[in-house]
Amino acid sequence: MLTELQKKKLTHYFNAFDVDKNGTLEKSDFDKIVNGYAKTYKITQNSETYQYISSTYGKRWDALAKEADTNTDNKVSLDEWLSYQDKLLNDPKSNFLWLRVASMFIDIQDIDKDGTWSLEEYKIMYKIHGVGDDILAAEIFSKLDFDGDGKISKNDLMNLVADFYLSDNPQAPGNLFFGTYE
Ligand SMILES: [Ca+2]
Ligand SMILES: [Ca+2]
Ligand SMILES: [Ca+2]
Ligand SMILES: [Ca+2]
Repeated sequence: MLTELQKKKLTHYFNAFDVDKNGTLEKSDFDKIVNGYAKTYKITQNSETYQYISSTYGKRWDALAKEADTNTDNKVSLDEWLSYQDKLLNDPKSNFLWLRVASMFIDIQDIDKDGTWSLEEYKIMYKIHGVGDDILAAEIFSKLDFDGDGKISKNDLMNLVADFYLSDNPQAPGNLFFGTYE
């Protein structure tokens, strides 16, 4: 069972992937995210980076359609999403899939491949997912960049994302990974 706090955070996460804000997840949301990256970073469609991002998001959508879309209407509703996340987090058979997906997500946003997120990369993630403006991104980034070196290391990101999914402590910094959730 998801706790109330987990539900709030995962609802916010759902909204971050519902980029056209029509209340359900569709393949077109994932396409819009890929296009958002391509446009912002001027990645051409025949480049390796584009292929990687596009196939990663494509596979994520296929997995969601298969595992989460229980009424097979090609949309994932919030209820379907929460049941799916509950299963991912609480079924030992899922074998930390959520963590592996998070790792891919982190690598994709690390566009310059230096193994960390910069504030710029964090801001762009906010913009593409429509979770907040540059001011909010900067404010939260400073809370997640514990040593204040202007970067968030992959290791810190993985810990933050684990808090985002699992922590039931309202004060856990990782709750803010995708912006403010309430
Ligand atoms: Ca949508
Ligand atoms: Ca559905
Ligand atoms: Ca980076
Ligand atoms: Ca840091």
